[in-house]
Amino acid sequence: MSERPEILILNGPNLNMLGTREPELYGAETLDDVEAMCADHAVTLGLDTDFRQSNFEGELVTIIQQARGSASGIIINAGAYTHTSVAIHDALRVADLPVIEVHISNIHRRESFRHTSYISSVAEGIIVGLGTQGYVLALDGMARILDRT
Ligand code: CA2
Repeated sequence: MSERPEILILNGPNLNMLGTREPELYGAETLDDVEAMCADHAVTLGLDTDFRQSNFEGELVTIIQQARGSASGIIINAGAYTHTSVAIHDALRVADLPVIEVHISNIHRRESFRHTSYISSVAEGIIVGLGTQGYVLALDGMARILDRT
């Protein structure tokens, strides 16, 4: 078993479609590419990653609940549930782990319904609009947070 702290990187609905459509918004990389990029970068920080995606709100809640026993931090792009899900907000609050919220696009430059996030108030930090590189930056941020604690 690895000695490295594990970071749950959790992706919400439709993010499995990355790289197939709307490259002007979300870039050309697939979610598999993002997973590989995160795994490679995590090693350089002495971290492990558990990279997951689900289109189902309840499954995302269950994965967050399970992370409490196994992960040292959570990086989350909750997709559209960002803007609607009290259940994911509650699960993150109860998990009692450092959370970093990531969005590939700049949600504040888009439709007004994307300007509200139910995740931000439980997050240590937020990275928006920097493309899939935001996930790597979130890992850097998480490494710093974990070193401080
Ligand atoms: O910018 C982000 O990362 C978002 O979380 C992406 C969500 C969107 O609902 C949020 O407002 C902002 C949507 C993910 C959909 O991803 C697709 C990628 C390619 C093709 C179709 C959907």
